[in-house]
Amino acid sequence: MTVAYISLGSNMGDKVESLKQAVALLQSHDSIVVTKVSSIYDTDPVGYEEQDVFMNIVVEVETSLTALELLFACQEIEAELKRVRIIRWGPRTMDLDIILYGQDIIETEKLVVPHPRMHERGFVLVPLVEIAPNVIQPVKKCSINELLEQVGGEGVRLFNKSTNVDSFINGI
Ligand code: GSY
Repeated sequence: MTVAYISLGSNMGDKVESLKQAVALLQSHDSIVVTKVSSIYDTDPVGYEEQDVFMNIVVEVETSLTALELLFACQEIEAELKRVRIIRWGPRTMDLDIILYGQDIIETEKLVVPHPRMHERGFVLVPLVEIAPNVIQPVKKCSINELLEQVGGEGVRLFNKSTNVDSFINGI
């Protein structure tokens, strides 16, 4: 079993509902258990700025899938939620990015882990620090706490405090 972290972001349609559906789809996968879900954050768009604000969360999963199999599972969920992406860096219904896969360092054409821009993105680090403050980023060789201290959380605002996986998905 490997513990991995996945960043989820949406800035089209019913963003909260899309995030909940994406987490439910991860949870319903035979080889993935969602163990932690961060709070939801409203986040200013990074990259192409002329677009609606995003909602972002990070989830922790335990999985027997390889990193590449986990990527394919994430891509299937994106397809199921009918990801629409016309402009590079532009609006999307749902984006799932593998941030960390255990302490593995992977650099292939299809997948780079740790995510190559995670250390500069408040919308990844602020939710991630909630559920994994002391986890080490194996390329930077420092904790998520330390990475967030370097970047700050500008443009990232708490939307809704989450308690556990079931309450996140079912609102109970
Ligand atoms: O790579 C994720 C998609 N994305 C996001 C995002 O999820 N949140 C924010 N705030 N900005 C973003 N820019 C891109 S591209």
